[in-house]
Formats: sequence, structure tokens, C-alpha cells
Amino acid sequence: MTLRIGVIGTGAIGRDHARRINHVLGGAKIVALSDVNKASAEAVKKDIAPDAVIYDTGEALIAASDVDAVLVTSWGATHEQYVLAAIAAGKPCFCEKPLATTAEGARRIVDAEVEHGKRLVQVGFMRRYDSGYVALKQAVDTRIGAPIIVHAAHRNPAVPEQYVTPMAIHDTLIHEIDVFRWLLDDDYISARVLFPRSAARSHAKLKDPQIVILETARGTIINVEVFVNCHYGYDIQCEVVGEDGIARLPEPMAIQMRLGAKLQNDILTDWKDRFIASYDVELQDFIHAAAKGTASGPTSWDGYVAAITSDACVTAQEKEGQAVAINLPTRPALYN
Ligand code: NAI
Ligand code: NAD
Ligand code: ISE
Repeated sequence: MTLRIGVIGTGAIGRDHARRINHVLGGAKIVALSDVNKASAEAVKKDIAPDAVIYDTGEALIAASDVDAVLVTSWGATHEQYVLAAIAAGKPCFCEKPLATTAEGARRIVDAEVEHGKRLVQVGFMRRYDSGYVALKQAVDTRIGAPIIVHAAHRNPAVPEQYVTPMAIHDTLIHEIDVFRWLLDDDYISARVLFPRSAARSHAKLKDPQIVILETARGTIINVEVFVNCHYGYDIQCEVVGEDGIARLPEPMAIQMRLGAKLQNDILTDWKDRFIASYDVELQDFIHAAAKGTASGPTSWDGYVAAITSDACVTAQEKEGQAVAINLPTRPALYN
């Protein structure tokens, strides 16, 4: 069976996911596209999915009888309405992070899926599929003893003027928020944020870099530097200090060169390249599960917990230096 997929939001990542579905992965085909900017959907049809039908709205795409499953890759603030519509239609849905821009919105999705009685939603937390993080998790689970401290960094070379201080949490740190829950098999109890002086390359509405400190229920302390104007590259770092040893996330493969009297490796500059293989694996997983009418991978519950945690981190930005408590509701049985 070929799974017939519709994509809502054909910008940077919607286009890239459409490309991997039609040209890289097996078992699925893009049959429908929708974007508020119709020219963007038309360009993806022309370049990647010539047989796709373009719909005026995401709702019309979800309702189309030949669409079996939906990818939501529009701007974060629009995700909730499309995911709820997909659940109401009983169609599997892959939603890019964030699942919703508020915890209340993510809760509405959890409640709708629980009422439906079966998983339909996968959230685009692709790091869980990254071979480096998978190897790191194995070391944390079996080699280095109980984890005590995590040192991490999420660095982007530059961001546009529209990127403001809370986006360092909602848009960027959200990947660490999800992946460390999974890596440590633990939940957060508090968040703190510290601001060093802002880098000269930042702008008036963005405090950059920031340091976020998360504490888990088992007492692990995680410190993450988020630096989105670091200039030199796209760089994701993570080191876990355990009772018996230390495990570090591997660097992406790069040719080592002896050149110009220097020993050197190139550093990537684009998130699309850094996690290219993980996006492939996460979407192949989505295709397999959706062909059976369900979903696997990161759940709506994971998206909801990430939203609660990111709201607490934004409050912690506003109360610089103070710990903000994170309280999670009881997890519904569907997600156990
Ligand atoms: P983008 O701005 O390049 O693309 C978004 C597209 O959605 C645009 O073409 C826009 O016209 C369209 N759009 C917006 N509202 C819409 C609506 N209501 N209906 C239909 N189309 C709509 O943004 P980008 O970078 O592709 O990000 C999209 C989503 O993907 C975001 O949620 C972002 O957080 C997520 N993302 C995830 C990444 C990851 O590593 N997992 C990396 C980059 C983005
Ligand atoms: P983008 O701005 O390049 O693309 C967004 C597209 O969505 C645009 O084409 C826009 O016109 C369209 N759009 C917006 N609202 C829409 C709506 N209501 N209906 C239909 N189309 C709509 O953004 P992007 O960088 O592709 O990011 C999109 C999403 O992907 C965001 O949620 C972002 O957080 C996420 N993202 C995830 C990763 C990741 O590593 N997982 C990386 C980048 C982006
Ligand atoms: C972007 O939306 C992503 O998800 C990238 O992975 C992240 O590094 C970047 O900061 C976000 O803006």
C-alpha cells in the first residue's frame, strides 16, 4: 500500500519533508499540498510533487478523501487547529514542533486523542532518532552509572530580526526539553534562566546567549547554553556526567584535514544538514505506523510536557535567576 500524504505548510521544513517522502523514503507519496502563501505550495508541486492537488485551506486538505495522513509543517501557532482537525477525521498526523504554542492547546490535543482511543499523532522531535543520541542513551543506560549532571549547548549561527527572547525556549530549547526527558527517562521539577551580557551580534529584542538550568525529579541538574547568534556554525553539544564516567554526544562525521599549518574539521551551519538522517528515520517511522492507521515515536503527551516545561522556562526568563516549579498532571493510560 502507498500511503497518500498531504502537507500543510510548504516552507523550509515542509518542502524538505516533501522531498524526502517523494524521493528518499519508501511506502508513501505526496498527494496534497496547502500553504497560506499559495506560491510556496505551487513551487513544491512543480519541483517535488507534480501529481499533488493544491488546497486553499489545511482543513480542506485534511477532509480530502484521497488523503490518508497529514504532515503539519506550518508556523507553530497554526499547528493546534490542524492536528485537532486530523484527529477529528481519524487521520494519522505528523506535527512539527511545537505541538501547540500553549500548554492549554497541547492539552486539547491530548484530550482529543485520548477520546479517539488510539494514537494518531507523532511530534517532530527528531533527535530521538539521531544515531548519536541513540548511542549516547545506550551509554547513559548501561555504561556510566546514574546520571548526575548534563552540560549542553544549542548554537545557531544567526537568527532573523523576528526571533525574540522567548523563542530561544519555544523554538530552539524545545528540542533539548524533549530529548533530555527521553535520554534520562526522568521529568523536570524546576527551571531557571540566567542571562550573561548579550553578544554584539544580537538585537534589541533578543537576549542572547541564555543559560537554562533544569532540575529533574531524580535530582539531575541540566545546564543548556542557548546561543543563536554564535556566528561560527550550527553546533549541538551534550555531555552527561554519571556516577562512574562521562559520555559525550558524538560530533557529526567530518573529514579531518591537515591544511595551511592547521589540523581542522569543518563545522556544519544548517540544521537541515545536522539532522538530515534523523528526519529520514522519523518520517519512515511515521509512514510505517500511519499505514496501519496509528502513530509511533514522540507522542502528544511528550508535546504537552514540552509545552508545560517551555512555559515554565519563559516565566523563568521573566524572573531571571529564580527557580520556577514545573508540575505535571497525571499521564493518561494511552501514553504508558
Ligand atoms: P517556514 O516559515 O519556512 O514555513 C512555514 C510555512 O507554513 C510557510 O510556507 C507558511 O506560508 C506556511 N503556513 C503558515 N501558516 C500556515 C497555515 N495556516 N496554513 C498553511 N500554511 C501555513 O517555517 P519552517 O522553518 O519550515 O518551520 C515550520 C515548522 O517546522 C515550525 O513549527 C518549526 O518549529 C518546525 N521546524 C522544525 C525543525 C526541526 O528540526 N524539527 C526545523 C525547522 C522548523
Ligand atoms: P517556514 O516559515 O519556512 O515555513 C512555514 C510555512 O508554513 C510557510 O510556507 C507558511 O506560508 C506556511 N504556513 C503558515 N501558516 C500556515 C497555515 N495556517 N496553513 C498553511 N500554511 C501555513 O518555517 P519552517 O522553518 O519550515 O518551520 C515550520 C515548522 O517547522 C515550525 O513549527 C518549526 O518550529 C518547525 N521546524 C522544525 C525543525 C526541526 O528541527 N524539527 C526545524 C525547522 C523548523
Ligand atoms: C528551528 O526551528 C529548529 O527546530 C532547529 O532545529 C533549531 O536549531 C532552531 O533554533 C529552530 O529555530
